[in-house]
Amino acid sequence: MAQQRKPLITHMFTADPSAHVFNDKLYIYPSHDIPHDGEDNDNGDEYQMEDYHVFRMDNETADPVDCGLALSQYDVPWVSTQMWAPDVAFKNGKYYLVFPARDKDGNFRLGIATSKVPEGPFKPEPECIKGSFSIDPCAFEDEDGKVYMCFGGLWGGQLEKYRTGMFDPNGTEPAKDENAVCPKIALMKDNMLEFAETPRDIVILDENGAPIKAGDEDRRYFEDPWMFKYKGKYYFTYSTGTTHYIVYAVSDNPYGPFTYQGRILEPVLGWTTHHSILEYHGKWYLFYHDCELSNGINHRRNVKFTELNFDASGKIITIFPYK
Ligand code: FUB
Repeated sequence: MAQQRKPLITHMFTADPSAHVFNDKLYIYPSHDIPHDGEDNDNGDEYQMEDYHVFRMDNETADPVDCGLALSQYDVPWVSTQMWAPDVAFKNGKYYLVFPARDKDGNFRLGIATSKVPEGPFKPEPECIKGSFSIDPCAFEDEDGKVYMCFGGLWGGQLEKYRTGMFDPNGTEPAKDENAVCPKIALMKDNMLEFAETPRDIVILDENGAPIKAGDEDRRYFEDPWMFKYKGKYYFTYSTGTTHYIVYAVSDNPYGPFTYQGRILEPVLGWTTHHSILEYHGKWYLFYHDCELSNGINHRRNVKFTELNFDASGKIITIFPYK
């Protein structure tokens, strides 16, 4: 029986879990880490994933079932390598897997693959999403049925190389006293294959209404966006990367600006931290990963989950992963 805060999947290394409820079951869409002996670097070269498997939990206590190979990089014409953190959306009677990977020029793009069933296998589109870049897509569906793609990640994810609006191979992060690099959001067309608009900045403000600065590494955006709605408010949640927190900011509008609120998850074992949040059978859950199975090898991660709670004012109660 699946136990909270224990590695959920033990026969392969898994990370970056995007969890969703379809047909009253929990589905997990993780990255599939491949063990190797290469070294870590700031370019993320150690994350050498080649495919996706989808996992189904028949309820919150059931063991996850590996539904098999859902998509391989060798079946996607535009991909060269590194299939990183995916997400999925259900629309038009289909499941749309959205995933980042490096194209043939070595630049990260976002791609789409479709299936009639949540577990796949997924059939890839021949081209990536036009105008897409960077990593970590989160397909947020609002109550009116509109789907917004949030995305972006620094360093290996190349987000800082798009500060001018164009790709600059020499692009760097701003100085510490400048505004932090913003994650991106774009409304999707109804066909779910194209952006309906040029991606916009998601601005995150501090308690004084000023944009968070690049040097504020405890609070500035690094990667891993996840958006959800709770009691009429939009919660934009993300990883701070270098300081290893999962944090959140709140807004009345999916485009923001969002105001920083606090921490959701304190650091886990391993460099990366990545998550998703959802409601299931009346409770809220955080899906995340750490490196427990590999005793801390950064690219050999395992998915976990735990309950997440709000206080009466809508604040998320911080989770300490090992307490
Ligand atoms: O899994 C590869 C990368 O590591 C993801 O895209 C990031 O969010 C981090 O978890």
